[in-house]
Order: sequence, then structure tokens, then C-alpha cells
Amino acid sequence: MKKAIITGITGQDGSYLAELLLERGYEVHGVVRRVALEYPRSRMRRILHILDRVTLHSASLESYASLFNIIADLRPDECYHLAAQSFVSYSFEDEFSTIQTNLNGTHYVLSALKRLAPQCRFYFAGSSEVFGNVPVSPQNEDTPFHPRSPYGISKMAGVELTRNYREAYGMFAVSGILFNHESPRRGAEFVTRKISIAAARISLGLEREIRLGNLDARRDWGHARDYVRAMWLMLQQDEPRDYVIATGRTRSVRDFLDAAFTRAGLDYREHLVVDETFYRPAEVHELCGDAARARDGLGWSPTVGFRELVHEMVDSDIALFSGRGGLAPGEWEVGS
Ligand code: G4F
Repeated sequence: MKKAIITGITGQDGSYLAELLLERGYEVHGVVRRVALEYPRSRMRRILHILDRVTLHSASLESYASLFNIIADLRPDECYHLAAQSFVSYSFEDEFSTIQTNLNGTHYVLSALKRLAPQCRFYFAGSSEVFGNVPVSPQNEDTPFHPRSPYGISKMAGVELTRNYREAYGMFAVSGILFNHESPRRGAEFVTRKISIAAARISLGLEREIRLGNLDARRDWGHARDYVRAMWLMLQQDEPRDYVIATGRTRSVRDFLDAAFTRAGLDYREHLVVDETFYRPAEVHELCGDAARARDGLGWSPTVGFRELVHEMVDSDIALFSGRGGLAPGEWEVGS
């Protein structure tokens, strides 16, 4: 039985990936922060249904020793390093901890694997935010990086570090450069989930307005369940390579808003307040990925389209806020 370790198992991607690995017969281990163990109903809400089938270990991305000890005990076959401070806006507010945690955390995991389990296959959760201010569209693995946020910089450095471990030490270490991927499990601070929650709550009479920033930003939005399948595929190849994962189609924030509110039976124009506080110091205006290498090399393609994604998210939030979602009020918004 293959042994896999996932950092960030309590997040959107970690939870879908854990399900996928369990289905494929893996022994699944997750690294979580101490606080998650203290508040399982909220912090572990995405993995409550599989808690009896995964083993959790508490560690901190800031502590080399804590990560080293877990890897020493487990000697995993595959390691998926997903944990990070992943909210772009917040990275402007706290540049230092974003860059420090994201980069050092990756470095610690890679270094411990090199020392203790050099045969372990390593996946790094890169991001399309590395492209930032793009000179060409769509973006692929050869597009130059020009990140526009401390978060993007931390991910660019992580991709380069992973490449260096591959080239310098011969490790099977790869990065997935994933474009935006969403689902009902998305954290409430990201724009798609903020919109689906607002659409649900307004339609149920629980709120009246939604406050948003730049509505003209365009993103290439796919479904997270499709994207974790690509992560797994990357580690099953003969050769380690980085891959862009994307749908190849962009929509604006306004398109998402319109589709979500229409699904909830609402007209977004009656509820929208454009709020300057949600604008970013440096915006990434448009990202669109070219996943040809993944299509040809991994046999990967997305299965969920834009409208299906929006509808799943809105329907799920209507169920959640009308009391059919299985969580008590207050448990949905914590620790995304
Ligand atoms: O949903 P977002 O916060 O996602 P963003 O910044 O594109 O980053 C996400 O995708 C990346 C992959 O490319 C990941 F690496 C990253 O960790 C994260 O998952 O914002 C999307 C767009 C932005 O242009 C933002 O300016 O929506 C715009 N926006 C407009 N109003 C807003 C809001 N974003 C948020 N979060 N909240 C708003 O009120």
C-alpha cells in the first residue's frame, strides 16, 4: 500500500485529494496545525466524513523540526505540499509572514525529504499568480514569471526551489501551476465563494447586499476536484515535469456574479455595492492557461464547465444556509 502525506489536508484541495487517494487505496496522512485538532467541527469540516480513514499529525510550516519528525516517522512514497497562506489580498497586508511561511515551509519539506526519503515523489502547489502581469495569453510552462503580489512571489520562489531540488539532487519534485479552482469547499474570502454565499443568503432573506472590488478582473476558473486529479497524475509519470492546469477559458468577476445571482433567482444589480477596500495595490487583470502539456502528457482535461461549477456552489450554499448543509451556523466561515 502506497503511503501519501498531504500538507494542507483541511483545505479545499487537500480534502478532495485525500478522497481521491483513499479511493485509490493509499494510506493517507495529513499535516494539520495544532489549532485544527482543537476545533475539529470548524477547522476540519471538509474532512469530517473521512476522519476515520486518515491519520493526522500536527506540525507547523514555521518549524523545520516538526516537519522533519513527521517525515522521519512516515518515510512516505508521495508528498503533496499544499499548505500555504493562499489569500492574495492578505499577502499585501502581511508580506513578511506570507513569503516566510510559504517559502520556508516548502524548503523545510524538501530538505527533510532529501535527507530522509529521497525516493519520495514531491508535488508543490504552484499557482498561476506567478504569471501576474502577463505579456502573452494564454500562459503555458514557458511563459515568463512576473508576479504581482507577495503571494505570487512566494509561489514563484517555491516553483524555482522545487525545480532546483529536481535538478541538483535528482529528486522527483514537480510543480503544478494551477489556475483558479473553486468548489463548494472554497474558503469564504475568495471571490467565487463570497459571491455564492451572498447569492444564497440574499435569496433566503438573510442579507441584502454584496460588497466587491474589481468586477472586470478575468480568471480561468475550473473545479477543484478536476485539479487534484491532475496533481496525482503528475506524480505517476516516468519523468518529473511541471504542468500548467487550466480550462483555457476566462470569465470576469461580473460574469460569475451574474451567473450565481441568476441561479439564486436574483438580479445582482439590485444588491451590488462596489467597495474600494476590496481593490488590490497591484491587480492581476487576466489569467488564462494553456494546459496542452497536461492534456498530451497526463491525459488530463477538465470535466466541469463554468455554469455547472457556479450552480453547484450556489445550490450548496442555499442548502447550507437553509439548514440542510450539515453544519451549525458559525461553523462554515472559520479557518478556510
Ligand atoms: O478569488 P480571488 O481572491 O483569487 P485570486 O486572487 O485570483 O487567487 C486565487 O487563485 C490563485 C490561482 O491563480 C491561487 F494561487 C490563489 O491562492 C487563490 O486561490 O480573486 C479573484 C479576482 C481578483 O482579481 C480580485 O481583485 O477577484 C477580484 N475581486 C473583486 N472583488 C475580489 C473581490 N476578490 C476577493 N477575494 N474579494 C472581493 O471582494
